[in-house]
Parts: sequence; C-alpha cells; structure tokens
Amino acid sequence: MQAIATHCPYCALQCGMHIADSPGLPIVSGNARFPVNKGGLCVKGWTSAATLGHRDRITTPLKRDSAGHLVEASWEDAFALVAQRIAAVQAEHGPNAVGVLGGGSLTNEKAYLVGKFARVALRTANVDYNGRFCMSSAAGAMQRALGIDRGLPFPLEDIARTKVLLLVGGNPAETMPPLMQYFQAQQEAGGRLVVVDPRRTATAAWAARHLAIRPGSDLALSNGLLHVLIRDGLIDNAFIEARTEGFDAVRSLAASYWPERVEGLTGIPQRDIVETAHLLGGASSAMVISARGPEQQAQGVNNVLGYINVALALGLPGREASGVGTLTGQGNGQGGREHGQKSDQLPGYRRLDDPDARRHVAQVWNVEESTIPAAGKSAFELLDALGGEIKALFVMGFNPAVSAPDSRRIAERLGALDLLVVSDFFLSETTEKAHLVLPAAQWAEEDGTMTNLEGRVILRRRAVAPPAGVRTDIEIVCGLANALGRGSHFKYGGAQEVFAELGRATAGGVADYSGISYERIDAENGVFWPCPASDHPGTPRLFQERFPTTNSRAKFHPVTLGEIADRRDAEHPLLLTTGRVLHHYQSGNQTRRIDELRELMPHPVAEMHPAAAARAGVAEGDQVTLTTRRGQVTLGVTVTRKVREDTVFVPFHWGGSQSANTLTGTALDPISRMPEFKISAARAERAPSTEEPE
Ligand SMILES: Nc1nc2c(c(=O)[nH]1)N[C@H]1C(S)=C(S)[C@@H](COP(=O)(O)OP(=O)(O)OC[C@H]3O[C@@H](n4cnc5c(=O)[nH]c(N)nc54)[C@H](O)[C@@H]3O)O[C@H]1N2
Ligand SMILES: Nc1nc2c(c(=O)[nH]1)N[C@H]1C(S)=C(S)[C@@H](COP(=O)(O)OP(=O)(O)OC[C@H]3O[C@@H](n4cnc5c(=O)[nH]c(N)nc54)[C@H](O)[C@@H]3O)O[C@H]1N2
Ligand code: SF4
Ligand SMILES: [Mo]
Repeated sequence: MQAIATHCPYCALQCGMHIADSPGLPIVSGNARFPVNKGGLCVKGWTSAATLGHRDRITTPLKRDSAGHLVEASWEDAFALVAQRIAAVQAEHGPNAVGVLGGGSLTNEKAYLVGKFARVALRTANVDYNGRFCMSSAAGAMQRALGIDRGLPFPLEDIARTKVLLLVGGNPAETMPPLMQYFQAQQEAGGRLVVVDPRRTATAAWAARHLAIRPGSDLALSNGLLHVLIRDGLIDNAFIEARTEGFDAVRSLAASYWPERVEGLTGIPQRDIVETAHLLGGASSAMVISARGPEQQAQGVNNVLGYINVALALGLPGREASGVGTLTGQGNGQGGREHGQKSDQLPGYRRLDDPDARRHVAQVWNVEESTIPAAGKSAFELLDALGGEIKALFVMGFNPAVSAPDSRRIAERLGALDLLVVSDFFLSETTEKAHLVLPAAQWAEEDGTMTNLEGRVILRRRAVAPPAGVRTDIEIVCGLANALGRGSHFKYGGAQEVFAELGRATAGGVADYSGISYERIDAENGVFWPCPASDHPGTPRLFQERFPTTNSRAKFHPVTLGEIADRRDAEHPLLLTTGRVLHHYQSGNQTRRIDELRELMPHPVAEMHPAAAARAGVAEGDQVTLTTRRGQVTLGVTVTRKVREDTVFVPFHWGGSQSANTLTGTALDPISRMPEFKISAARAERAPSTEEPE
C-alpha cells in the first residue's frame, strides 16, 4: 500500500504524517522527514484515522422536518432551501441579517472562500471565525507593537539554540507534545526553560523553573521583570534607541512594580522574579513566548503587550536564536486569520477599510469595489445578535454551543434563528439547533494548504477517498454560491485553483502568498510567508533589519494591571480557569468519538488544591459542583498540589451538563474582543450525589 505524506487534522504544529489506505482503518505513521515533528506524533495524531471511516459520519444532507427531526435530503433540495430562505431573510431584513462563521481548522483555501462567499455571494458584512476565541489577543498585540501578526517570527529550530525561554501560560507537553523535543534539545545545549502558569503542568514540572502565577496578574509580572531589568542595568539600550519608540513611558511605569509589590500581586516569590529577570538579562539569547493563559482574558492584548515590552527592552527581536511570539493553537489558526474570514479583513491580512486593498481584491474577485461590505461584527457579538439582528447563520468549522463563553445562552440564541446551516462531518451540539446540516469531507480526504504556528505554509494531501455522498467544503461553498445566483464568481477545478486565486488576492499584502505553489511546498517542506515571488526564498525569520510599522520601529506600550472582570467575593472565592488536556481536542466533537481517547479520559475532571478541597468538603474521586454567576456544573475532582490554592482548573472539551463554558463569562477584551475564558469567580461544593446515605 502506498503511503501519502500529509498532516494531522488537529493542532497548529501540523505534524507531518504518512497515511496508507487499508481495508480496515487507514494506517497513520509519523513522517520523519518533516522537519517540524521529525516523526513524532501525540496520541491524538496516532489515533486520528479513526475519524475517517467513523460510524457517526454524516453522509447525506440533513433537513429538520416539521416534527423537529433531522431527515435525509438531497443536495439539490438542500441548496435550494438555503437559497430560498436566505433570499427571504435578506428581502425582509437586509443583507447583513445573514451571518457566517468560519474556523481556524479550515484550510487556507476554505478560509479564503468563506470570506469571499460572505462578501460576494451573500454581500453581508457579518462574517467572522472562531479564532476570535483563540489568537485575537496575541494578534492585536503583535500588530500594535511589531507591525505584523505571525505567531512565531522564527522557526521552531531556533528554540533549540536559545539560552533562556520564558513560556507564559502555555502547556505544550499536553497541547503540542512533539514540540517538547525542542525544549529538550535546548536543555541539552545548556539552555533554561521558565514556565509561568498557575498550575504545575506537565510542562512546568519539566522546566528548570516554574512561576506559579495568580490568574489575571501577568501584567504585574511583566512590569516587575522590567523593573528589575532596568534597575540592574540589564536592558539593551542600543536596540531600544535604534529600533523602538515609546520606552520612556514604559520605564516610568515599571518603576512602580518593585519586586515586593509584584510578589503581593502575583503570588510569585520576589526572589524568583529577580532571578528570572537576571536569567533573561544575562543570556546571550532569549525568547519570550505566550499562549492562551495570559491571552484569553479581558486584558489579553495588554497582557501580551506587557511581555513584548520585556522582549523589546532586552533587544530580542532580530537577535540570533531570540525573539518574542505566541504559540498558535488551531491547525490553521495562523492561515485562518490571514485570508479574509475575519470581520475586518481582506485576504493577505489586508484591512477591509484600506481603499487600495479593496480595489486590489475587488479586481481579483471581479466585482465592483463598492459592493464589498464594510467591517461587521466580531464572533462573540455576532453570536450575541443571533435571533436579533442576525436571522440566518452559516457555520463551517466551529462548534460555538460548546466553545463560546456562557454557552447555554449561546445555544439558546442559536435556537432563535430563522435558518441555521452547518457544514460538518459529525453532528455536534451546534447542529442540534440546525435547520440544515451539510456533510463535509475531512482532512485526509481532500487537498489543501495549512499555515503552521511558525508561518510555514504546508500541504495537506488527500490520502483516502471520502465516503459516498459527502462533498468538500469547497464544493459546498461553490454550490451554495451557485444556488444564490453568484456561481460565476465561484468556479474552481479544485483546491489548487482556489490557492492560485488566493495567491493573487494576497499579492502585495502583509501575508503575501503569491510566490507559493503546491509544487514549491512539496519540494521545500513548506514555505514561510511572506513570499512575494516564485523566486523569493520565503521568510523564516522576521524583524532582522526592520519592523513592518510605519516608521520601521517597534512600539513599547505602557500597560498597567487592571481588575479581573468577574470579581471574587465571599460567595465566589475561587479563580476558575479553563483549558486543555492531552487526550481531547477543543469542543471534543472529533476526539470524544475516538474509543481510545474516550477510554483514556471519558469525563472532565476539576483540579483543586487540598486546602481548597478541604474547605469545599470534597476529596479525591468525589463529585464537585462548581458555581459561577452564569451557571453550575458537577464533575469529578482530583485533589492536587499542582494547582494554586486559589485556582480551580477545568478542561472545556465536553458539552451539555459537563460544559466548562456553562460557567465562563462574557467580559471581552476591548481591542481583541477575546472572552475571559481563563478567569471566572467560582464556588466549589461537594455534590449531593456523592454524600453518604444517612
Ligand atoms: N490536547 C490538546 N491540544 C491542543 C488543543 C486541544 O484542544 N487539546 N487545542 C489547540 C488550540 S486551538 C490551542 S489555542 C492551544 C492552546 O494551548 P495552551 O495555551 O498550551 O493551552 P491552555 O490549556 O488553553 O492554556 C495554557 C495554560 O494557561 C494557564 N493559565 C490559566 N490562567 C493563566 C493566567 O492568568 N496566566 C498565565 N500565565 N497562565 C494561565 C493554564 O493553567 C494552562 O496550563 O492548544 C492546541 N493544542
Ligand atoms: N472555556 C474555554 N473555552 C474555549 C477555550 C478555552 O481555553 N476555554 N479555547 C477557545 C479556543 S482557543 C478555540 S480555538 C475554540 C475552539 O472551538 P471550536 O472551533 O468550536 O472547536 P472545534 O471542536 O475545533 O470545532 C470545530 C467544529 O468544526 C468541525 N470541523 C473541523 N474541521 C472542519 C472542516 O475542515 N470543515 C468543516 N465543515 N467542519 C470542520 C469539527 O467536527 C467541530 O464540530 O474554543 C475556545 N473556547
Ligand atoms: S501535536 Fe498537534 S499536530 Fe501533532 S499529532 Fe498532536 S494534535 Fe496532531
Ligand atoms: Mo485555539
């Protein structure tokens, strides 16, 4: 059996794998020649083929009948129904009454088409994607400070060579296990990893140093590190002078974050703060990398800006084996935020309000520039308007009934729509409210490009045939556009033709893909954007000479610690934080169906410190009820000193009565509109069901 080289369906590491079709399940093996994972895969990658021939696959369109059941329909009927209902909604409420939600798991080609479909076929302003819940705070901060949003401005191989790495609120030992080989190589070369996390995660336990920060206090830590760096003469004055602006304001601000005060704010011992600053300031190379911990907060943009300040003061960007960045999360979390499925964006990371960008893209799309709508609502606001301003919604690659904050309310809003159309390969908590479900082909059944966490554009190859009856998302979008009478703008002979048009649309933009082709990706193990010409080598490392800002300088931002939106009080004394565990992915709609993974972790388990557990009267193995101002969840508990006494951790990969997002709040970052997934005020009590009988 011939094995095809392709990539994992899940996270942004996009590990290279081989898939060989076989009479049973296709066989997965790691691709040792792909330079990112070098053959390594995590348990989700190893078991990923189980999604392909899965018994739960939907293979015909499903339409909701008058009794409320989903029943089989033909593709023709499905497309006709969408066209007719959308025409009715738009005739009554205007074009913007139709919303579109895409996702960071979609290939670049699909993400590009989702944006084009919204603007050209539906003519709605209201298109956005699930990356608002993921990368938007890091993106907002990097654009403001560095002029560009590419998660890592350097390849992973640089990690192995850096002397000190400050990893803030990321747990790659569970979220990207094959990445650990770079930390291992770094350690073997004498480097040090410092992890900032309220939990002693598998990553923190492995690191040279763990700073157990109080959730919501990252700005005190970053300003505290700056304070010590300035006080002890460890900043790079030449770099600050030559390549940045705005340092003075940050210097005065940092003066008020002396170590003793920062210890009080963060719970991190003063000595650790000073020693970490000295480690960073004394190293010949260093990196500062954040992940969702500090980013998924209502002050997420400022949190990232605070750490960028530290990196700029140390002169890290552009230095050998050094820099500042973020670990992008979803499979195509990077490319998914570049090609126009964001409400304010056109392909190539162009701004929708930039007249030149509009003209350029209008010409590629062959439409009048004036017909391209202005910016619309961001994901949470769009979800919040369902049943109000938004009457019809098309969803591709997003399961907001599980992944959105205050999810019970979002599920209600989904139920208030005149029309909900979802493209997915499985039913989900979101399709429970759908009027129409369209069965899509998945990862290894179709071609397409993804852009990994390094900015490397890679090719996911079709390795097996999709089940009879399903269509690719590209065929679905083009079919819908055709039914809406806009088919002439959506004629493609396959993914490669979409990619060629995407290349033209991005030409001259920030994320310029115009020099990238499927052939080059194959030959070069991926190509780093920007790559503006077919003879351009691509750009593994950014900021070598300049920053892509108006004056070529990076910008410091004076950012101060704000209050947590969901204040603790006597009734809600704990800080609830949410995130991931190794065995499940996101809303769990893929991994909860895989027997091995479900057996390894069938239910969510809350992590509580022994002292907090004692106060709540719960013991290992009990059920605990967590209550926030939004709702209540009862789940298993593990009592462990790995988590701070004031913090409870719950994974968010389950829906229904076990959904962590029943508990989370809807405070949003003012710039990125990121919800505060990482902090809710909560109360813990022993669940009555576990009480002994009298
Ligand atoms: N197994 C698995 N892997 C995945 C995914 C998955 O669902 N499952 N999803 C992928 C995606 S889309 C993403 S975005 C990435 C996310 O990858 P990570 O960012 O590594 O994962 P999280 O668990 O969301 O959060 C990381 C850590 O932030 C810490 N944290 C919480 N509050 C704070 C705080 O206030 N400050 C600091 N400094 N830290 C805090 C948490 O304790 C947690 O350990 O993972 C990707 N990989
Ligand atoms: N409490 C809490 N909530 C969170 C987070 C957190 O840390 N805590 N993290 C947030 C983050 S970082 C993220 S990225 C989001 C993720 O949230 P979601 O995007 O809602 O999670 P997924 O499970 O990836 O949902 C994707 C859906 O699309 C389907 N799908 C996958 N690929 C494709 C495709 O190519 N085509 C089609 N048509 N369908 C596809 C899957 O089967 C699944 O049903 O959750 C956010 N929510
Ligand atoms: S680390 Fe990410 S890309 Fe690699 S095998 Fe695991 S889920 Fe897949
Ligand atoms: Mo994410």
